Amino acid sequence: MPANLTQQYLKAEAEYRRAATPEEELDCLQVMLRELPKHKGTDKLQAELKHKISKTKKEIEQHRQSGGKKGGGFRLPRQGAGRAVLIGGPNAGKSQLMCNLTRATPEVAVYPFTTHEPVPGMMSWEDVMVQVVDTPPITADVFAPATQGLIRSADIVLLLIDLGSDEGIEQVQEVLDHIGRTKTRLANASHFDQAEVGVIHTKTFAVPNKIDLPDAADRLELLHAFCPLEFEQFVISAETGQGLDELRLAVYNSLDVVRVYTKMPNKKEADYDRPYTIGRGGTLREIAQLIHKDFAENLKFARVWGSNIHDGSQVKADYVLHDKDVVELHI
Ligand SMILES: Nc1nc2c(ncn2[C@@H]2O[C@H](COP(=O)(O)OP(=O)(O)O)[C@@H](O)[C@H]2O)c(=O)[nH]1
Ligand SMILES: [Mg+2]
Repeated sequence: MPANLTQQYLKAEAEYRRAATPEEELDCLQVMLRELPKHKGTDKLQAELKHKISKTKKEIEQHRQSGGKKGGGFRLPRQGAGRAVLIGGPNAGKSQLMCNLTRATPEVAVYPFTTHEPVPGMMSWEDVMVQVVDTPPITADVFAPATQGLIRSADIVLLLIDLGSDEGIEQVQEVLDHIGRTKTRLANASHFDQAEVGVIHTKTFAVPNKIDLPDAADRLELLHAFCPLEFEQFVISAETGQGLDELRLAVYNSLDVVRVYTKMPNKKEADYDRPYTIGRGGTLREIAQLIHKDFAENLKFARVWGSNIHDGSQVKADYVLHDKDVVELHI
């Protein structure tokens, strides 16, 4: 593992996962290459970054030539505080869970392969919105490139397991085997693989579903015995809603964000309708950037109200914000 990756490198790497456009990807890759310590241990990673940079440049060029119409693969714009991606074998209950977590209405059906395209929706947790994406089933034969891209870009993957059928365990094994043959990995924490170039690990929860059915508890025991998973587990019924409150909370917590409300200098009350969200440890500068890039450039100071600070204190751009802080920006 190449030691001493800088904060800037790690930040660019995190942003790369979240990039919505090839242009954003290119920016991140260039920062990563610049920040990567150059020595023998990082030769492979350097080569990989250079290869990705030239590939991304080509993608941007092709996109321009086609007049911005076609080009590149499937890209779903990110929305909300983060992205959760639902995956699993056929009939595991992905679409049912999607219906229950969001207002989206993917088709739920007793026959497999009803979902052909990824379907996005928004889940709310308190006053935060999180993007949830339903995907086509993964089997021994089928693993759509679009699904793989979504897993790599996800903040959290929910691996649905069917406790309603004796084939459920076999199906999840097939899902894991198939993903294992690609450069994408399901893991306990998200990170880039430092040993195997190009491999991305994405944080995953195991979500055994249909616990409302009579034989489900027995099948859950079989799952633990024959296919032990290293992931944190949430047992649910997507149909009855059992376990979904815990799952929503865990999804929100896995994003590791803080909420910040803004207040106009001439107003008494903050705007509590919709918070801005930034990664925990993020600064005032990031909030200013989210609002407008001119704000970030011209920011003089801000007043902050919150649990960790004397109300109305004046702070600078590098101030680290806490959950539910209210900020009043002065430019
Ligand atoms: N009993 C029960 N049935 C469920 C549950 N979740 C999904 N189902 C049923 O399982 C079938 C497949 O669900 P669906 O969401 O379409 O699966 P997908 O292929 O993973 O999207 C449908 O008949 C659903 O009604 C659950 O929690 N309990
Ligand atoms: Mg479906």
